[in-house]
Amino acid sequence: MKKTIGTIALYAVTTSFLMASDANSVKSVDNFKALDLNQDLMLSVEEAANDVTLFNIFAKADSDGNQQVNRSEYNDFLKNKMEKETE
Ligand SMILES: [Ca+2]
Ligand SMILES: [Ca+2]
Repeated sequence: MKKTIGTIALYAVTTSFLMASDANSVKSVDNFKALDLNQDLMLSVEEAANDVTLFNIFAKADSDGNQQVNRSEYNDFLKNKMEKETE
């Protein structure tokens, strides 16, 4: 019986953790939209300047070097950022 309660508690923790991760990824997408002031689905240096972290690594995030960070480059930036934070 005790073991069952423990399993349920663990399940609840795992579920809320997954839900928190989902909320974070939704927020990330919204950030891209919020930063993309002219809504061309690309972030220019000027737009990236509104996000200090992105601005600092803009050249790295811009992996094809066209001076614009598109959504997939932005996602890579977020992925790298998250990997760094969990280190
Ligand atoms: Ca833009
Ligand atoms: Ca680019």
